[in-house]
Amino acid sequence: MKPIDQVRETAERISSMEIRGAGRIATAAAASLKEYALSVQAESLDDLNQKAAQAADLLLKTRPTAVSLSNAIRMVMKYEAEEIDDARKAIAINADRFIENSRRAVEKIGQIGSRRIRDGDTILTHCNSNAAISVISAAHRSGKKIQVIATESRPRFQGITTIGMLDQMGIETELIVDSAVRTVMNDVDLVVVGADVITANGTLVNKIGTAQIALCAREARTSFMVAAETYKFSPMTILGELVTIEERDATEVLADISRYRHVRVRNPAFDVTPHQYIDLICTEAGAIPPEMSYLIIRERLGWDMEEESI
Ligand code: RI2
Repeated sequence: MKPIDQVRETAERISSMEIRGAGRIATAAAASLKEYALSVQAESLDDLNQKAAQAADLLLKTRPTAVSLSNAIRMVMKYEAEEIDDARKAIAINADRFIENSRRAVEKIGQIGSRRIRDGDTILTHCNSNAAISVISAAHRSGKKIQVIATESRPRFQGITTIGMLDQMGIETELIVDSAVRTVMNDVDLVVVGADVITANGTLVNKIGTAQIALCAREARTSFMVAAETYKFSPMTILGELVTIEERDATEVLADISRYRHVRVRNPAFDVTPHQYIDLICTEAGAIPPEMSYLIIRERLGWDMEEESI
């Protein structure tokens, strides 16, 4: 396989959601860039830089919402080198560092977030989030007796992945259809979800249905926690950029609409939860109120506006 074909294949697996989850697509992209940089032929440093940038662009275009992808690619591609081999090595080191930091962040989020879970709690989660599951599994491992309610998360049914993971850990779990959230909310002590993007003002962009769950939680006075690595925060939102919400293919919702003449299927993959509905964002840098998101972007992501063209 040609080096660029490996990148194309990874890009295709991310687009089709064979590889999915904001954290997983970020680490898969980093690993793919590393492999590419170490194997592609280059005639000069300029040639390598250009080729690596093209590969990065291919990966970047796969899914438009999750900022984890662009943050990962930016971190991997932040290198300076005088020689081709140094550039290859720098990309590989950056990628390894990102992947290892991501693994540690998810673990740490579990340790911090699980302190918010009490013995006997029922936790509701949506979609399939590694970070959210880390919180739940850390609470379970610490000996707290907990129960989870997981939504199906139509149309891609990531909830089925979630119940599989929780079942493996021996955690008592109930599966519900997405529209049953209000019915069960009075039995829920804490909602824990992941994040695809957190903006500078603490707004959450996450799997479609999250905003409805947050509304229900608010109305029932149930705490709502977001579990997110700091690379889920979006630097560009400081510059006023809006988050693009991915609209996926209609066939994910309805396989065949050809017999309807006046029907259009809409399939937005994510929705927007205002920061007022979020009690806490649990990151590897600590559990913060959503209003502190700006500081995470400035201090943890090393975001330097001077570097970026406005
Ligand atoms: P982790 C997923 O997106 C869900 O929206 C989930 O909440 C989020 O990524 C974060 O997942 P999708 O790829 O990074 O299923 O916490 O569209 O695993």
